[in-house]
Amino acid sequence: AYEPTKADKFSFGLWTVGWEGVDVFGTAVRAPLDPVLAVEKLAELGAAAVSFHDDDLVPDDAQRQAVLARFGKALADTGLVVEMATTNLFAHPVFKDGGLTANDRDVRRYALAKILRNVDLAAELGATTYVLWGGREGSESGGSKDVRAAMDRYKESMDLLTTYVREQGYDLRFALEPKPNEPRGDILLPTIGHALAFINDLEHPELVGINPEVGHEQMAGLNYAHGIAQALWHGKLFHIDLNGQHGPRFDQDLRFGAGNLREAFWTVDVLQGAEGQPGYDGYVHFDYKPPRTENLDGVWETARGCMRNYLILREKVAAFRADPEVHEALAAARVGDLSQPTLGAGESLDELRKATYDPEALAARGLGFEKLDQLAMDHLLGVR
Ligand code: XYL
Repeated sequence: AYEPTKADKFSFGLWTVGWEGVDVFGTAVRAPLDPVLAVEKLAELGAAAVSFHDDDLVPDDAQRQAVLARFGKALADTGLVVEMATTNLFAHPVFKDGGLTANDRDVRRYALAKILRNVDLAAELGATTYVLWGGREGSESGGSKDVRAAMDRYKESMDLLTTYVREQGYDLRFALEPKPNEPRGDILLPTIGHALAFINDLEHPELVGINPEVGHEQMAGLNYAHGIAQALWHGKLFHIDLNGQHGPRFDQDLRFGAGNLREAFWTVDVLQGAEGQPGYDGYVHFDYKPPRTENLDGVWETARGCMRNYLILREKVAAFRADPEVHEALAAARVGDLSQPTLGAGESLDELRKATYDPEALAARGLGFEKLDQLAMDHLLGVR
């Protein structure tokens, strides 16, 4: 049981299983991973797709044609697809002050050129989502960044990119990835909410959505399940990055299910959707870092673990939603009532104001949320 198949649409970034373990305090603990080996092994484990940063796949431009040919063959041999691609605008020192919002105009132009080149490759490989994580867009100090000018430049780039994609006729949508901090002291578009608001001011908002990552929202002390539910409400959940995190601290990038397990349960619940509440139908994409303690065998265990935890939680969520006692508890908690408009059909505000209310009696009503939550816990802990 819990063996993933391609129908589960699991996807991994090449940089996840390929992470060598370089961190702020230590050097690499694992050798570079050949993308072809990653594709073969992920296919064997049951994944359906991969994603990559330009530099993950083609670190050395001189090898470009040969690398792409080998990679293309691995995809064809395994049946894996490329569902998403993204640009590395954070590793090279040139991006120390950001890419699209760097103060240095030459850097901004270079960043845009780097994205455009990889957008072409993404389209060629059949990716339908292009993620933009602005990890270096931000500052460490107040006076160094004119945030309003930075927003102008961010918008300028997004407008140029969406116009380009339309002109080329690419079937590609952009997904902005919020993060509050790390590696910059403060990153622009720090949360789901900031990114959603920004998208409204773009020239082609229909081509731009978000790619929220579990740990990034939790680093800001926010509830990921709530965040993606709101993104779905806006029609903006274009892509997801699942991983694990223990509350607000540095970016832990644990495998999915590790860290805040309860929130992982509610995350899967939102993604699966319910009657009248469509969930997320894109690729279930993992963006995590196998801890430095692991050798390559351990890396594959973490990839297996991400998918296994998703499948276990999917089963637990389905059992919770099908449980008659849960239905009773949901009714007692008036959860379904929230879907009823507050003003009655044909009713006027005047009628609403003149209706009789008994606040004391209303206040005395219990909601039974704790009973409902304990049922969820019982399912999650495997005793129901
Ligand atoms: C790092 C980020 C990136 C993006 C893509 O925290 O998650 O890996 O997903 O650039």
